[in-house]
Amino acid sequence: MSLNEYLQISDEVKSALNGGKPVVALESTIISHGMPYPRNYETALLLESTVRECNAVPATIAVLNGKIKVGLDNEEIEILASSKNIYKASRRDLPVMVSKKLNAATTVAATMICANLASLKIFATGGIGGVHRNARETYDISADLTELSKTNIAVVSAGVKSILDIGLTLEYLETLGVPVIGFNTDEFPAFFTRESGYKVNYRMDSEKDIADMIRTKWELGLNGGLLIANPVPLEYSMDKDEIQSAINKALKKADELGIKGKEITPFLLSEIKDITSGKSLEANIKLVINNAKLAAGIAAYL
Ligand code: PSU
Ligand code: MN
Repeated sequence: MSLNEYLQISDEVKSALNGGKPVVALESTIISHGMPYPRNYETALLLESTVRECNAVPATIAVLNGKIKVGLDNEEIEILASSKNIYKASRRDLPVMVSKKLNAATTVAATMICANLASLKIFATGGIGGVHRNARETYDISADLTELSKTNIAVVSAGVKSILDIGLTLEYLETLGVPVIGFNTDEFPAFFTRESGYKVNYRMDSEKDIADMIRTKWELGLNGGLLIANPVPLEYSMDKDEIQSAINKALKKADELGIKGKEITPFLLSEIKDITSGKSLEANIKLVINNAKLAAGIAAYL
């Protein structure tokens, strides 16, 4: 089978690509496994409308009935938001999802792969996966990191959550040759908060500078992605101690229940939401919207 039989690009995305209009890829694991229904559905639509308001075209990505879909309609987003039997697909899962004609939400890694198949350049999400705190024993290091080392997509995120070991995640990104750029910040953000105690490699304050650097990387033949770290807006950032205590409680519970592998991130997100009485979810939504805006801004110069 040819690639075109696996890949379905929506008409809106196709005509944007043909017309040279900026396109922003969006992931779907955040919809199916990152937020509860119906806030996940509302957020997915809000992300798409935000990208459109910023004069770019959104391309939400998922696998439906084994087709890699780049650009979804609202009905398809509703399925991803409300169905209970949606797989979480990273790089290793994609061939199974496609050949067995399954429904799957794509992680950052899988979304990068699919976006690249459709020739997209930039992707907005909330937080990427990384090196887990106990990785010395568990070897749990997200495939998002290795994907960033090889697939030519720029990823805008609000950093990583401190459910992960942020320091080790940044070390690993360095080993893999992935540039980490802070937008308007010297410090790498920790998702719910603007500070993590770790610096970014480079700070850039303009969307055009970031786009120039992305283009330069690829023109130099330096394949692989980049991580653009965009801190949560100040008015939505959470109290550091409150979120840290929630994360610690959630990690302890996961450990007691023996949750691991691909289940751990969705479990922790849902626990943290409950412990903070939903406050973490509100911050999560606001920061993803903020990332979609920045991605659309950079896309205009790419
Ligand atoms: N981190 C978050 N929110 C998320 C995810 C990570 O703060 O929704 C999702 C993303 O889709 C990411 C995936 O790609 O979890 C990473 O999963 P794993 O650690 O199993 O690779
Ligand atoms: Mn993992």
